[in-house]
Amino acid sequence: MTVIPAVLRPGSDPLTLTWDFDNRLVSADVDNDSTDDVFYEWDALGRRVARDDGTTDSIYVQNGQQTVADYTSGTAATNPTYNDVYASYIDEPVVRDGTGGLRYYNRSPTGVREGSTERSRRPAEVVTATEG
Ligand SMILES: [Ca+2]
Repeated sequence: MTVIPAVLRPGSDPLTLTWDFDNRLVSADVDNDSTDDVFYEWDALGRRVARDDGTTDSIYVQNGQQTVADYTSGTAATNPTYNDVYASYIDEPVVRDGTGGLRYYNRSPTGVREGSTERSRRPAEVVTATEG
């Protein structure tokens, strides 16, 4: 179990994360009431395949070890919530496209991921830069 203190989070509640024996995140208590609120599922290859927050049940589609699309459970295959595009390396996401618009992942010159930049579909309008 890992507890992220409230001072490191938005709002006033700590975040409690629970991990399985393979060190995979299985649940999170986001409101400090000792009841898990968000649940994660993994396949035999260690890939995250589902997330359920009690409101939205998300399904993750993989190509090898890379997540290439997210769907809300029951959504048609032609209507993903997000699509992800990767560069040469398995853990090198470049673009995430979805309901919030395009998100470009930023890297330092040494290749370390520094965050991401959200951009609307209008190329000149940079909305915000956030942690990726
Ligand atoms: Ca809770």
